[in-house]
Amino acid sequence: MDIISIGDGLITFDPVSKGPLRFVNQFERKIGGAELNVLIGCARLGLKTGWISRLGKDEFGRHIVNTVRGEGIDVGEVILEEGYPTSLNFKEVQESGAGKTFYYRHKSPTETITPDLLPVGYIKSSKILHVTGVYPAINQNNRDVILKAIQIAKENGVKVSFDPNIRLRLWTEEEARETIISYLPYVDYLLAGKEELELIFQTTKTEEIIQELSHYSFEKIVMKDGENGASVLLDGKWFHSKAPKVVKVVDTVGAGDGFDAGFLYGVLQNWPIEKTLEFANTIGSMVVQVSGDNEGLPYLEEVQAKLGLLNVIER
Ligand code: KDG
Repeated sequence: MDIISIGDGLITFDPVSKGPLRFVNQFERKIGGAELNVLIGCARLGLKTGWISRLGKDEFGRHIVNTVRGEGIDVGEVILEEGYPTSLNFKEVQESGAGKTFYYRHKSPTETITPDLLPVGYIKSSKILHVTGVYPAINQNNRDVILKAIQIAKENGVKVSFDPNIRLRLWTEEEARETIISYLPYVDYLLAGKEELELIFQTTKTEEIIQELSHYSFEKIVMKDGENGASVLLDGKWFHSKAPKVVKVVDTVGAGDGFDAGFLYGVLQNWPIEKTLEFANTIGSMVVQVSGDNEGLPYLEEVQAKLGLLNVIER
């Protein structure tokens, strides 16, 4: 395996019209989940991916697992649990394309994975374990699961990639900060939003954030800044890449996950950091042009075409 992840999968109800959710009458049933979006992105780029998850043993759970399998992601570690509803979320999309999410994920099927049930051999078999702050935000059990998983990865030379993906509708700032800080010693690739770093370290001053980050042994630190692009701190030096200009932003949800997929792809190819950043930013910019959390994630040839490396007709 190139990349595996532990995550929740949701049925995402995407609004057909923009504006406040209370006035939206029609939705399209799609799927979402931060970790899952990254795996879908990686699979479309041609990487070997696997997902550790639990879904409800219901129609929605079956739909998600079938879709994920169809994307070419290994679902050998996905179980549909009797008596648990598959998680749901309803999205609100504003005119600007920015989104808000309303979750229905209590009695989460993910709580049936306990730290002692983690598939150690599966984790060891992967080059990268990608985890995010969404799964641990669901409950304390999940916090313990992710801590155990990254400890297993670290002990076995598996690289740990972590995107804080802080969702304050799921946990408090204090819970997020405390949990994330406990994970940082195990992280190799930190893929964080600028505002997330500010929240974790409680300062808006970049020098202070860098000082805090220097206490850990990250191999790569990425600071994502949406439409402004992203920067990487590598061996004490910052590399910045602007995001490509997007004429019409349709839906920003999932852009960060697309970036992560592109970044991890570049890392696995041993590309120079500038090329990796450009590739990742390009994917992020493609995701925002399509409605849905993962529908805009491109196949490898589509990114290459976007970057002018291939002569194919754009979709
Ligand atoms: O990063 C996008 C995800 O957040 C979205 O697909 C679903 O909100 C979601 C979650 O909790 O994973």
